Amino acid sequence: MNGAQSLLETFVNAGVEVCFTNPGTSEMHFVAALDTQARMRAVLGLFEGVVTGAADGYARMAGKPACTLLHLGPGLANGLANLHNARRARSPVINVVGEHATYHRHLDAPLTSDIEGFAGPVSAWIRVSESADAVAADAAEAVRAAMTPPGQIATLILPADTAWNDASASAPALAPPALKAPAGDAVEAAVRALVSGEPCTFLLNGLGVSEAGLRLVSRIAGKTGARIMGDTFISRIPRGAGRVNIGRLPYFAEQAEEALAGTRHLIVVDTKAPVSFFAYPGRASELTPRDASIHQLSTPGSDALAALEAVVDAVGASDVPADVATLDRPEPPSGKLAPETIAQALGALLPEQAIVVNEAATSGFGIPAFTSGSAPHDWLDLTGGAIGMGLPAAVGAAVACPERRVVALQADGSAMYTVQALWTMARESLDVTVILFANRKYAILQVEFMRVGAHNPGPKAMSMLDLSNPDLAFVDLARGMGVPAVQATDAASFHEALARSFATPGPFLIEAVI
Ligand SMILES: Cc1ncc(C[n+]2csc(CCOP(=O)(O)OP(=O)(O)O)c2C)c(N)n1
Repeated sequence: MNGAQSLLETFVNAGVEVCFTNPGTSEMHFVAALDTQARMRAVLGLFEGVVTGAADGYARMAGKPACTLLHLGPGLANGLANLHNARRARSPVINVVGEHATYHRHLDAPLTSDIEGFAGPVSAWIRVSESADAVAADAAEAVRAAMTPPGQIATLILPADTAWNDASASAPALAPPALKAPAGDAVEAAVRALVSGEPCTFLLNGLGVSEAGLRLVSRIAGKTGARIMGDTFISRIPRGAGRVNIGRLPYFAEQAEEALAGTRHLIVVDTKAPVSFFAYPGRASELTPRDASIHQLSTPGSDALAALEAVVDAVGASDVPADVATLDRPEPPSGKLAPETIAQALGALLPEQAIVVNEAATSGFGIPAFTSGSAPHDWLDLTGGAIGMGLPAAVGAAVACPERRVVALQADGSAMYTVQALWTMARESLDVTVILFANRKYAILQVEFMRVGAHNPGPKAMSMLDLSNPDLAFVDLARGMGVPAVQATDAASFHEALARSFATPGPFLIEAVI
């Protein structure tokens, strides 16, 4: 076997079975090795942001990493924004980045670059394989690094000759470290706050918003009266009938401050005390009320469920039932097409075990309220604020869960960053329904323009926040990449198109003109 074959065999030994690729010349031996490894699925993305975003979506749903295959520094750099989002999602991802052959690197050929420099800010682990025989052990370590709780990005840089030279063997899988045990004093401090009679609020992410975590927190809340809130943006959260549905910390800082007002104890699980997304002139950046204490019950990478179980026992909530939602779907909508009527149709029709990928931006604010009583589903947010994650993450989620319908709630401006993901959906026959919110503007930036105090909008400034002239033709864009598509302009036709898509295998795009 050669180094590339030892790499792939090591990956599949460790349960890494999907590779999202966009290769170049330096990765050709990796590409060739794909045909020798039946257990590795290879999925082509036509831009590296699609590749890395797909790896993020896959990891969120599979709970294990896919690998990416990226072409030297520039290929990695093209994929960085979605690796940033993946890092914020705590998604396990393994990047395999091709590099010039070891003896070619010093020649400074045109594609030579500082790959480690590009990889550094998003990677918890970086390794350059220096020989074909080192590749297998490096690959096993890469998987372990990615699977280190709560989930990390590992980047393995593979000089071309380490892929094509002979290698002796693949490597066995390495067990990742376990979750850290909860800190006893953190549990005691949270319990003291919860039984103090003073207003407490849980702020949750990570394992705190797993199905088990939410049930534990709900029982504690039922016993103590504590409020429950999720972070504004969450990697993955179960929602709908049978689940504990929670509110989120609002995006806008003043609304977040209002939501937390009166809290005396903020109990933080797998996240940190809240800060506003941006600074605004004259406004606070830290959102915890001044007179509140912050209790860090669990940090990412530690066993939040054990910590919450200890709290359940200590406050005497063992017999308290979790407050779960009952099935209560909205009526089908009629009338005008708007984010609310779209949400109504979605809430009515959402299939059992659907995966909702939310990059709907301003159009998505109202959707959770219409889907909390829908069939049980999982919900994935844009975690790092770098737009262009939605369509790629939908690809990855669909690859991870072929038996489930993926619904991509997609704002038009954000869609255009990685719109090539539609082609991968068609090529892989993925069951993805894209609801494309065509408001033909960067609506959030029009709001932010005023909020940051940049008043007196002039025509040049406003045209930077507007997507018309010409209008993007999403039905044509989708069809041009092999995805069937229709345009909807009223609620009834949208509802009908959505029902049709849910009943038909394969991808479908509905351009919702709002
Ligand atoms: C990678 C990246 N580039 C630019 C931005 C700045 N940005 C934030 S929101 C936004 C536009 C969003 O418009 P759209 O997706 O159409 O949603 P809408 O606000 O209209 O609901 C932009 C450009 C960003 N967040 N990330």
